[in-house]
Amino acid sequence: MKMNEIRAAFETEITNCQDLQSLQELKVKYLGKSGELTVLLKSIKDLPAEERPSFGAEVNALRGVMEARFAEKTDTLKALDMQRRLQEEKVDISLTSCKPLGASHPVTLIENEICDLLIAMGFEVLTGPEIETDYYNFKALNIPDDHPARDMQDTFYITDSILLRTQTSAMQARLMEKRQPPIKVICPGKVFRSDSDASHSPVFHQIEGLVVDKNITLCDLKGTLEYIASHLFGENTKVRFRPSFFPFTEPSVEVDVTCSNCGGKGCSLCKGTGWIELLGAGMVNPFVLEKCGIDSKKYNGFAFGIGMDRVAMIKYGIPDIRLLFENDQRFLKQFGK
Ligand code: 2U9
Repeated sequence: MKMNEIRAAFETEITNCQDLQSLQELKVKYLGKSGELTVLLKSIKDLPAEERPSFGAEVNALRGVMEARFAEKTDTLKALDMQRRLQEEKVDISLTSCKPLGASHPVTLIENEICDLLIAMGFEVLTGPEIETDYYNFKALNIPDDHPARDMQDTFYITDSILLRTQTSAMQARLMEKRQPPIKVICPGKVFRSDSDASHSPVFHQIEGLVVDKNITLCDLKGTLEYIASHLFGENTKVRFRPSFFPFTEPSVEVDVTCSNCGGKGCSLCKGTGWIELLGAGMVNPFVLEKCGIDSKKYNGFAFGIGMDRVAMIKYGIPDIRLLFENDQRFLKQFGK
């Protein structure tokens, strides 16, 4: 091809070129090793010597024009490609309003309510491992080797001495080993027991409180629990203590509150008694204090344990604990924000 024909053919082809891939192919066709322009330049040897310089200069000028056109066309096609991608990959961010909002789990609502209240009373929050040693889960809490709670039927053992914690108390025992009183902590968290029916789940949620200082009395315990109960179930809620037994507290009590449904008159929720069993508590057994390195002649304390799933069931009228763990959206979305 002669130079003018090459120039005209190139101009038509580059004008009609629609994408970067074809543009690259076009570049090889005209400027590549065996491209039209290279072949043309090689033909210089067939010309008379006096024509060679002007011919060479003309071919190089055309190469310059072609390179400029390629650069310009590359920019144009890249811009078009970007425009096309922006159009195709457009994300409609206004769609978020169509997505359903999540809701806090009822146990989370109870946990937040109790924690907020106790933090305001000066308690600190302590959390720790769900896998515990036999020592901190049982021995440090004065639970003897032959106690029924240690049975394989009640506790999930990982090895002979490592288990899924059955109560959060291990955390308080670890803390007392490290720190001297005054101690005022709450430990919320998951605990595990081998039990399953409408009111027992193999995993459930506890919050335990521990206060250790000088001259702590059962009255301090009662006042604290009355405060919690009135916030959870209403101002006029009354609290009563019934004697009980736990290895880690002495004396120990089971704590009832007046039924939030009938106000104490008697209804189906409280089985006609007017009272609902809510939690366990007591004065920390001096043996536990000593075992954790605290002088029981100088200090004493109270402790309580609340099953938060049970509180949620009472407060929201949930008839079966298993509903809390099935993740049924129809159930969960009833509990608001
Ligand atoms: C230390 C010493 C004592 C925590 C306590 C209870 C009584 C109790 C149950 C309530 C319902 C467990 O979730 S539940 O099944 N808890 O009855 N817990 S006193 O006493 C402690 C804790 C830590 C160092």
